[in-house]
Amino acid sequence: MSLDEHRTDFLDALLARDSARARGVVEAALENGTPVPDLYLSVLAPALREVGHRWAMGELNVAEEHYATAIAQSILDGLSRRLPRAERDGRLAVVTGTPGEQHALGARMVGDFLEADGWEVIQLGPGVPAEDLFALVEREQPDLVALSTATAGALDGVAEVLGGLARLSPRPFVVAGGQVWTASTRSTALELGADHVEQDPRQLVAYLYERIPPPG
Ligand code: B12
Repeated sequence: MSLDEHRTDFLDALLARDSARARGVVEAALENGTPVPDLYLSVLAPALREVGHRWAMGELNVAEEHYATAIAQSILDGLSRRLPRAERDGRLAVVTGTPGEQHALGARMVGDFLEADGWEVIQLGPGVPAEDLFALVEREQPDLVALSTATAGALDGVAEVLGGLARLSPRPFVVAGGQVWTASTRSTALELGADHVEQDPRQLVAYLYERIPPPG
């Protein structure tokens, strides 16, 4: 079965409110040899995007969207444990949503990809106040801060956090990602102080391997 078929089956199961079937689709895909990262990026993420689209079109209500997200999140928890992980290589990342952002799964996926590539990851989830993030970054001095933003309404939080991180010394490398950054908006993230804008967690780890190589 192709990834497209797995994605369609997974989405159908979410929409049918059938968590056992959704889990079964993922298990079958794993048994077929589908790599865990492909399940993250080509099955779970696009299925949720479609759920969001149907919600925006008025075809699903908030309860149905929440249910689909909750199933996907619990499946992601299980998949995360099956992601092949490299030995920690000494690089430290902080991964979080920007202030005001409630969407959690994108940042979670980014953290998992970094860990799989050898990074130690401080995964903060969404909703950390900017001041507390700055204090953590000053204390831990991570090599990287990866920020996730999905909603246009959260842009004030983006400006606050990028501005504050830029004033820290030493200043960490800052990557902005998430759905809000499109071809036409990515320049805003760079103007506000991000060092790099990326959407694809797989591309991010490849880029960082060159930009911030493991020490030694
Ligand atoms: C689930 C969901 C919610 C849940 C989130 C629960 C949770 N615990 O995460 C809840 C109910 C809280 C929610 C709330 C809202 N939501 Co909502 N939500 C979604 C939905 C359906 C799925 C999000 C998701 O998890 N996707 C799967 C993840 C894996 O995808 P992702 O976040 O895009 O991440 C991928 C990439 O973007 C990337 N990435 C993400 N971050 C980063 C960071 C870095 C550094 C890198 C490299 C990559 C990267 O990697 C991921 C893998 O590919 C989306 C639909 C969609 N299009 O995604 C809408 C969506 C994001 N929500 C939307 C909206 C409008 C809202 C609300 C404003 C609704 C409201 N009126 O209250 C609020 C906003 C709350 C807030 N302030 O943040 C809109 C955003 C539109 C916009 N651009 O502004 C969307 C697109 C729905 C739509 N079609 O309109 N939502």
